[in-house]
Amino acid sequence: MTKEKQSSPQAKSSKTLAVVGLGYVGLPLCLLAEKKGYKVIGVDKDEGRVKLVRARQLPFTDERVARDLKKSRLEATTDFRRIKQASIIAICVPTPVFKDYRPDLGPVKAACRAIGAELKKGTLVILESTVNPGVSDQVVKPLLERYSRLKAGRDFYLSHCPERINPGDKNWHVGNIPRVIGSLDEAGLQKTLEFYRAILSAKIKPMKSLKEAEAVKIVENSFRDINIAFVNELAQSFENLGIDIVNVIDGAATKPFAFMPHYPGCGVGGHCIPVDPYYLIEFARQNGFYHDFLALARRINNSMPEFTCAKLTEALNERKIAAKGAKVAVLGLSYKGEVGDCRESPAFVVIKLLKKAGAKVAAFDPFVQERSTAKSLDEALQGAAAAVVVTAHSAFKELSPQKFLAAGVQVVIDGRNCLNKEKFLAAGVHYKGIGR
Ligand code: SAJ
Repeated sequence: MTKEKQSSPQAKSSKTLAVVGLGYVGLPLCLLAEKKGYKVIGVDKDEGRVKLVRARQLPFTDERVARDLKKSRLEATTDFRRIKQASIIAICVPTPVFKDYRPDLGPVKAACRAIGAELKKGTLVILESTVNPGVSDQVVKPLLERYSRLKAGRDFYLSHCPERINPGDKNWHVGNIPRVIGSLDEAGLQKTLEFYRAILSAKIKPMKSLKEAEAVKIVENSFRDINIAFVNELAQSFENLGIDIVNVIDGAATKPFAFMPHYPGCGVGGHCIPVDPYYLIEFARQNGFYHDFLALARRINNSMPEFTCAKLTEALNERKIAAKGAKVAVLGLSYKGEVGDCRESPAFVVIKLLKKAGAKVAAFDPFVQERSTAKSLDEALQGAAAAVVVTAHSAFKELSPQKFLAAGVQVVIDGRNCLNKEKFLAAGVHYKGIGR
C-alpha cells in the first residue's frame, strides 16, 4: 500500500467513517462509531430517508436506535462526494432476491459504482451487507477498481464484516454482537480489526479470506432456515399423529446439549433468513453443486402460508361456514413480533390466499398501521367469522378467547402458536395452531 496522499481538498481524517445505507444495519453502525469518537457521514440515495434521519427520526422501529439518534450529531446526506473525507467506508445496503428468488445485487453494485467514483487512495472499504462467498472478490472489487481507477490491495483496502443485527432484540445490539472479518490481504485485515476493535465490545474473529467471512453469515442463516423447516415439516406430520409439536420441542429442549429449539409457524419472513440461502444455492449452482437440502428447506418454509390457510378453510368447514364471503381478521403484517418490518412477511401470502378463497380480509398490525386495512384490532375482529394470528406481537399474545368470541369470531388459527391453546379450547373457540 503506497503512502496515502491527502489528495482531496477536504483532507481525510483517519477517524472519519462514511456509511452507505441508512437502514437497520447502517444507522446503528453510524451511531456506535460516533459514540466511539469517529466523525460519521451517513450516505443514502433515498432523499426521504435522509430527511427523516436529519430530523432525528428513524425510518424503522427500534427504541435503542431511536434514542441514540436523538442524541446524535450524525450528518446524513445523499451526496456521495462527501465520502472523500472518510478513511473508512462501510457498505450497508440491502441484498434482497428477485421474485424468482435469484439474488439481487443491484443495491450493492450501485453503491460500489457511487463509492468508486469518489474513492481515494488509502481508504478502507468494508462490505457489511450479507452476500454469498465470492461477491467481494468478483463483484465489489472489480466495480470499485473500475470506477476509481485504483487497484485493490495496492491503493485501497477491501474487507467483509457481515452484519448480524437482530431487529427488535433488547439484549444483542451492534456494539456487543461478536463479528467475523475477512480481507483481501493482511494489511487490510489489520486495518479492519483496528476499526472494529475501536468500536465493538465483542469478540472479533479474523477469517482467512473474504470468502470465508461471506460464507460464515450465509451458513449461520441457512442453519436457522433449515432448522425452522425441520420443525415446520414435523408440525405437518405430527398433526396427523395427534401430537403437539410445541410440547415435543419444549421436551427436546430440556436436553442441555446438542439440541437448539426452533418453532413452527405460518412462514419465514425478514430480510435475512428466507433470503440468504438463495445466495448460496445460486453461487454453488454456478460452480457445479446443487444444494438440494437448502432448496427443500426453502420450499417447506415457503409452503407454510398455504398450510395455514388450509387449516383455516378446514376449520370453517367444520363450523359449516363458507370461506367465500366470510370476513377473516389477519392479525399481524410484519415478519416477526415487536418489529414493523414487512420484508418477505408471510402475512401477505396468507392475505393473498384468503382473498383467492373469496374471504373478505381485515388486516391489522399495531407496528404497521399504514398498511393495515382495519384501523384497530377491534375493527378487524368485529363480525369476523375467523381470525389468523400471523405475527407474535405481544398485543396479540395477551388476547383472551373472550375478546374473539365477543366480536363474533368462532375460528382462531394461531399461526405463531403464541396463544394459550387450552384456554381457547375451553372457551369453545375452534382453535388450531401450527402443529398443535
Ligand atoms: N421463525 C420461525 N421459527 C423459529 C424462528 C423464526 O418460524 O423458530 C420465523 C420468524 O417468525 C420470522 C423468520 O423466521 O418470520 C425470521 O426470524 P428470525 O428470528 O431469524 O428473525 P430475523 O430475520 O430478524 O433474524 C435475525 C438474523 N440476524 C441476521 O441475519 C443478522 C438471524 O441471524 C438471527 O438468528 C435472528 O435474527 C435471531 O437470532 O433472532
